[in-house]
Amino acid sequence: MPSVARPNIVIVVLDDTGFGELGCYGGLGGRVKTPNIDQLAANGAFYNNFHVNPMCSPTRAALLTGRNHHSVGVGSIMELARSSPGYNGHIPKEAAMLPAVLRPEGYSTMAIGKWHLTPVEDITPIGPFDLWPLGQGFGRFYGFLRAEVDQYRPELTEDNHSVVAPAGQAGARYHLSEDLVDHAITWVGEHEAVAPSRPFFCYLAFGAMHQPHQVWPEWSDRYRGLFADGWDVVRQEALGTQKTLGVVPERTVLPPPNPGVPAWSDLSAPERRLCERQMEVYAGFLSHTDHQIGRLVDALRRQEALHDTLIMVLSDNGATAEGGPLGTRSPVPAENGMPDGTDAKIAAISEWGGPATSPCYAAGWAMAGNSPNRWYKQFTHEGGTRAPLIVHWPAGTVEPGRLRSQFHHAVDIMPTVLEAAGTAMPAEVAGHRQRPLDGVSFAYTLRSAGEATRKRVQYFEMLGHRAIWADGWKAVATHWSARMLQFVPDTSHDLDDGDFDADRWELYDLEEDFSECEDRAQSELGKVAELVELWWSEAQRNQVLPLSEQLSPADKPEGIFEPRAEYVYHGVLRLPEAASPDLHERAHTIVAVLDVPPEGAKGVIVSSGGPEGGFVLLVSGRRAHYVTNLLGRTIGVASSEQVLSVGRVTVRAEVAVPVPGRALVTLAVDGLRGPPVEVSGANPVSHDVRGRGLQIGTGLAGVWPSYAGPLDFNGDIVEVRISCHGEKRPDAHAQMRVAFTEQ
Ligand SMILES: [Ca+2]
Repeated sequence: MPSVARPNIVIVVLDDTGFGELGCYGGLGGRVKTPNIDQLAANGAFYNNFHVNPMCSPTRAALLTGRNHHSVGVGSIMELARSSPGYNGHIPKEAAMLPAVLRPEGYSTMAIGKWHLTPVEDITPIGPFDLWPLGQGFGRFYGFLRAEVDQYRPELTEDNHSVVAPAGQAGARYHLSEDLVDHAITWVGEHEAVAPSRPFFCYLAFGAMHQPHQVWPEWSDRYRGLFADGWDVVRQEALGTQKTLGVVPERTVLPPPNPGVPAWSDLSAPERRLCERQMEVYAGFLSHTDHQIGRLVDALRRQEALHDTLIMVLSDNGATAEGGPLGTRSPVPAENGMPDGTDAKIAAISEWGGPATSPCYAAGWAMAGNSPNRWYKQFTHEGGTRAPLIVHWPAGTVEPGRLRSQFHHAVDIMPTVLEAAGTAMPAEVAGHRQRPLDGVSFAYTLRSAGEATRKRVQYFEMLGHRAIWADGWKAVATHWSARMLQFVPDTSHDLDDGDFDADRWELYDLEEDFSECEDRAQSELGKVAELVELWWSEAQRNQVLPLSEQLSPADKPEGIFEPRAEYVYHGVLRLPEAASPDLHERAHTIVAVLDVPPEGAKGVIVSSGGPEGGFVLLVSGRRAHYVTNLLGRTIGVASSEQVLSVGRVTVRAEVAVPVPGRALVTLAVDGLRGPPVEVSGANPVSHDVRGRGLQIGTGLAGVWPSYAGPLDFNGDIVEVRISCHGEKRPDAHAQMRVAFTEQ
């Protein structure tokens, strides 16, 4: 390493961004503009053989601990945690995170944006907080704890408590990516104001480019018409641009289209227009994210910190096909078992990417985005695991602007940063004896662009898909479980649920065959056997076993929340899902004791969900209303006959579930009962995929679209008592559907 003072460290994690999407990686045939990231690459180093784990939490765990994901309990995403040690979601203190190592060295540490490394059952207002960012060594945190977030109306956490987003009302010009970078700039500025001779570590993980793909139309409209040729043409052109830029070897060939992706020419004209708009929105979202990164870089430059700041920009996994053949307007209908028809998607084109949609693009765009790699996020083929990485560090880089081709992995980032910081991994952190790091520093690639990789082996496993890389060779096996139907709905392939011996190993010489097009397994039987044996030994060593495709939510961990027959709340409360009673398809009674001010009651008493479904008990026009919203499609309203007086008032709502999908609501004000009213039920499984739960005295706009009053109750919520009647029997498959929509 050149002799420099300990550099500042900025790690920018993009979510679900494909290998071929950034401008400096070809930008889908030069269409997608990311000038700020491209500038970092031009003045730094960029990599075409960098790898990640093919889902969110596992890559973040490897990145921040320098240990393999299963070895720290993050073999899968937090929502799919189970009891076995490789998958329990509990990163042990013996695998201290990077900030916990940097802090004693004088670094200010801050995490901003997506976390996704806290078990979901620990996300309650009272923790436990050990596995939250501040419990893992960060000094400050501002962002969201779950897998995904609404960019316009995010659920946010600051340090260890939930906060309301500034100007987070629908219609205001708020966007989370802007807010996150505002925080990064402010916090870096505060650091420089107080202790400019000390370094800082800023971990900035955007919600972008995960679904929902949401950005203002002035960003998406720049791309109007640019994707009209469709994904089959765009991926051909993407490869051409990649060759011109030298991002892939000249001999690279494009694999056949992934199974399950419709040919663009087979789509109807309205379907093509729908899919075209999806990519315009996605590209606009990516350019908007790039613009925010540019603002942070400008701030560092203004503070004369850019030269001594090591910036890494990477994606946590490949582009996602979770949108299916024609994309999704929102994940909520599918997770409730009632996916949108094509007409509903087409009807939403004009508002695609705006606050009324939570969209994801079609699988064909993910295929193009991963060019020239096979498959997607979740898979251990290169489409899931090969990711862009840009490193910008003027003080530490020789030959800026040159591509680096050494194989490396997210697990190698922590040792790289420690080497750059001139710090050895300590034997003990905060009293905990440390496990050795699994990663191999790639700091040498900054000073020696052409040096051969120092990495020897890297295993992969995700949801039963497996791979191993060693000395340029890669063996990879797709596990054809029922999960594959998500990607290949009409598959004729035999499904091997639970039978991992039936998986067929493919073999690729990645040095010669960048895009895994020539399977050598038949001609190199000895090499396959050697690599498969190596996979099993790495799996044993890293707690990968027992293998599971995780199709059922077996032994779901219990948290601190106490499910009970009756819940009593006082005052305004915003509860996350893991701390809320489950009232889906369940009879319940709400008794609210209110103090109504002289001007009369207005606002929400109890609510759950928002415009995509839920229920609300509120007061409007001096009457109480219990309103159900089924996926934004059907609204049911039951209103009290009695008006609410001033002073102490009791509102009672009895909700029976005569048959699934219906609700029988009886409202009473101060003991005067009206007749029961039958309405349609709310969403049967989930109101909100982002972990928002029950809200007392407040709520989100849009559960009752025709209600225009204030959300916050204008009097006092003296007490809200919710009694649940009968057992809630969660549907195991529905729970898995929810977990998968959240990844
Ligand atoms: Ca991701």
